[in-house]
Amino acid sequence: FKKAFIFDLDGVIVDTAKFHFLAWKNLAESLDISFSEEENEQLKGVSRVKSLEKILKWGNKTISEEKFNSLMAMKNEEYLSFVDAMSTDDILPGVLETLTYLKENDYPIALGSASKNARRILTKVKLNSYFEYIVDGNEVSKAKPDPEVFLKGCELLGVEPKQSIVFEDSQAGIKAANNAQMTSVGIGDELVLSEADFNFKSFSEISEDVLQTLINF
Ligand code: B16
Ligand code: MG
Repeated sequence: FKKAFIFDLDGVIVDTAKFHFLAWKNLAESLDISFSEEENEQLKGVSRVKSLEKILKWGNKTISEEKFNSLMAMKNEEYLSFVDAMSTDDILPGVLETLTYLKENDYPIALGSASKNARRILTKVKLNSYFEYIVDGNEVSKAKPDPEVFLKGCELLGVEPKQSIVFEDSQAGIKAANNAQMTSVGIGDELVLSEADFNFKSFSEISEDVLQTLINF
């Protein structure tokens, strides 16, 4: 049987993780809450609402619903100012080669992202045409590590979770893939993503041979 591929977006296809980090850091600091790379790691793959809830909890702060909503809007505005400056140059190394190989060999490909900005980003980096389906933060109600986003992708692609290979840069995303018994591939720090079935620093390490290994796993 055929295998299918589901790609996370932020931190896997494009390095928008650094933009999220900058915007969350500015927001946290405006509330006098300290925010380091370590805290940021726990926000990767986590929805916008859940991320702000976590930051407030770390800082022991409670705010009104109105303030909550205005902070989320501010964060997204700052984030989008970075996104709108993106181009095809922002595609992470090796990603285009992998997508091209999979497409040429007729492997079904979907996007599985927690981001509500996923379509905007894909348009910026001109990668829309590689994805048969896009499942993003607008279509799911349960955040990673719940596997909803990936299960929806499988359903649309018409494949069983066990036939699917997920590329992820976040702990929450690797957990989500594992929870659904999908093959999980960590892109990034092996120590952070130690629960993944496979680990690579970036797509530059994922040759056609490696893809075959993942497919045959
Ligand atoms: P937005 P992914 C996730 O995207 C990011 O990793 C996470 O940091 C972000 O908070 C979340 O999307 C929501 O993004 O504010 O754009 O809706 O990694 O699942 O592609
Ligand atoms: Mg990600």
